[in-house]
Amino acid sequence: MLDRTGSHAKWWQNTTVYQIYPRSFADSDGDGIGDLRGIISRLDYLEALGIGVVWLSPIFRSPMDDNGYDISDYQVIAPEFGTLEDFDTLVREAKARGIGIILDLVVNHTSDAHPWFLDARSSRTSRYRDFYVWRPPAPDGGCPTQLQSVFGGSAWTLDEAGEEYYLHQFSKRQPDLNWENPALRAEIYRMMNWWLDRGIAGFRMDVIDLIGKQVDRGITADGPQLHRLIQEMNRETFGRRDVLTVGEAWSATPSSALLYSGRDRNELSMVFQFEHVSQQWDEMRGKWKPKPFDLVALKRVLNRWQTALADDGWNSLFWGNHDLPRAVSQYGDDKGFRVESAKMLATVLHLMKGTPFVYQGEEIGMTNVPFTSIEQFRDIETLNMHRLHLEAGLASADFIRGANANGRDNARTPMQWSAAPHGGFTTGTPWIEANANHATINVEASLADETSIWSHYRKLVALRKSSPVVVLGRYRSYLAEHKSCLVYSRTLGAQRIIVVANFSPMLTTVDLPEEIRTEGESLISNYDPVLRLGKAISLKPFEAFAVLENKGRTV
Ligand code: TEU
Repeated sequence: MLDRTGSHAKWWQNTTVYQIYPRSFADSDGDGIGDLRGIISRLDYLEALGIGVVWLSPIFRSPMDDNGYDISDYQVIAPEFGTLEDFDTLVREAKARGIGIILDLVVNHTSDAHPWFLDARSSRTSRYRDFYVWRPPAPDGGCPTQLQSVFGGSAWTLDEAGEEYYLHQFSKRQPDLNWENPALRAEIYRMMNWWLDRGIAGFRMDVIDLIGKQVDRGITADGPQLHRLIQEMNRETFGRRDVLTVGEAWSATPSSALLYSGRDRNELSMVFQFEHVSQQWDEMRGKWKPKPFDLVALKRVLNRWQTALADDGWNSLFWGNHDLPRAVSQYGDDKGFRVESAKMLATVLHLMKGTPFVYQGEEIGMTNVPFTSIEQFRDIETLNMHRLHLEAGLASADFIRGANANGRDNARTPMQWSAAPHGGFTTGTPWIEANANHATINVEASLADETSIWSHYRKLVALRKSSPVVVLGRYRSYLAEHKSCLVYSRTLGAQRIIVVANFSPMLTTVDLPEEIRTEGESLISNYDPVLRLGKAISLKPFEAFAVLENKGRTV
C-alpha cells in the first residue's frame, strides 16, 4: 500500500489498536482484579475481532493510588497482575496471533514509593534528589507557586524532613520527574530499551507533553525543550526499531501534532489529542458540568484534525479510553438506540484517516454506569474532586450527576463477558461493581449475534486492512453546518468512499451536495445496505453507512 509520496504505508497505519485496562479486563485467579493470565485467556477473542495491537494500561509494581499510573518499579510486574514470565507468555501468544503489545510509559512522574523518591526525600544531598522537582517555600512559607494539581488542590506538597516542596501535577503520591536531569533521562532510556528487547511493539506515552515543564516560568505543558527531549528519546531507544509510539498530549494542537508526528521529525508515530473531548466541558467546572452535545462543534474539530494532518503527520482516532466516559453514552444514545448509535459512531471514526483505538467494551456497546453513591466510585480524581466539591458547599448529588456523565470509573467497570455474576469478569468480588446491564450487554450475546455491534467493529477493522482508500484516501467533509448529519468522503486515485451518518434519534431528510450524488457498492451499514446517493436522502435514527463509488459512475 503506497502513500501519496509513493512510499509504503507504515504497518501501524492499517491496523487497529485495542486498549486494555488490565485491572478490569479478565480476572484469572478470583481475587477480583484483572490480570495477565486473564488477558492471555482472551487473545482468541481479540484475534477474531481482527486487532493488530493491544495497548496495556500500566502493569508495573505500584501502590495503585492511581491504578498503576503511579509506578514504584518500572521493571517488575505488579504482583496482582502476575509475573514477568506471564508477560513474556502474553507477548509470545499475542505475536502468534498477529498481535503486538504496546506498554504504557508513565515517565512524567513516579510513585512516591519508587526507590528513587524514597532516597531523594531522605536527604537533600541524595544522588536522586535532582530526579525530582523541589522548591523552597514561598516567602510566606506557603507553596512555591499557585499551580494546581489535575486531581484538585495544590501541585506542591511540603516534605517536612527536607523543608522543601516537591512538585506533583497529579496526586501527591505521584511526584513529577525532572527531565532536565540527564542522569534521569539515561535511566528512563535504559528501562525503555529493556522492554523493547523483550519484544514489545511500542509505547503509549502518558502525558508526554508535560516532560518539558519549566515550572519557574509557569510552563507545565508543551515546554520549549519538549521536542528536543522526544527526539533524544527517539534516538536513544525506539527510533531504531519499527514500533508504534503514541503520545498522550492534552495540550496538542493541529500544528504541534505535526511536530510530534511529522514523517521527518524522528519523534512519535502519532499523538492522542483531546479537543473533541474537552470542547464539551464547561469553562469553569470542566468535565463535571458537561455542555449539551453539539454535532456542528464536533464536526468542526474532527475536520480540523483530518485536514491539518492530511499530508504529513498521522492522526489517532478514538472516542474513549480509561479516562473518558463510554462512547455510546457520550456521543450516541445508550437508552433508545444503543446498538444503532454505537455502530454509527464506529463507522464514522473507523473510516477516517488515522489509526483507530478501540477501548475495551466499546466493541459491545458498554455504557456509562449509573452509580448513585460516592462509595461506589474508585477513581482518585473523582474522589478528590467530590471532596473539594463538598468543601466548596456544593451538594454531593450535584457532583455525582457530573461523575455519572464524565467520571473515569464509567470506563473502568469490569469487562462484560457474559450474563454471569459480575459479567463473568471474576469468580470473586470485583474491585469495582460491574454495570448491572451486563445481563444483556455482554460478549457472549454479541458473538452469537451476526448483527451485533461487535460484528460491525469486526467488519470495520477488516475494511481498514483491505482498503488502501480507507488508510490513505484524502478526506473531505460536507454539510459542515448540518445539525444532525455528518458526511465525508475519502478519495484515493479512482476510488471514492462516501460516509453518511445521522447523529439524531429522529428520521432525518438531507439534501446531498451534487458532487457526492452517486451510486456504488455498500461497504457497511447499520440498517439496510445503501447503494445510491440521490439529491435527497432520508436517514433513520442514527443511520450510518459507507458507499464505495463505482468508478466514473454518477447519477
Ligand atoms: O491522564 C492525563 C490526564 O490529565 C487525565 O487524567 C485527564 O486530564 C483527566 O482525567 C481529565 O479529567 C493520564 C492517564 O491517562 C491517567 O489515567 C492518569 O491518571 C494521569 O495521566 C496521571 O498519570
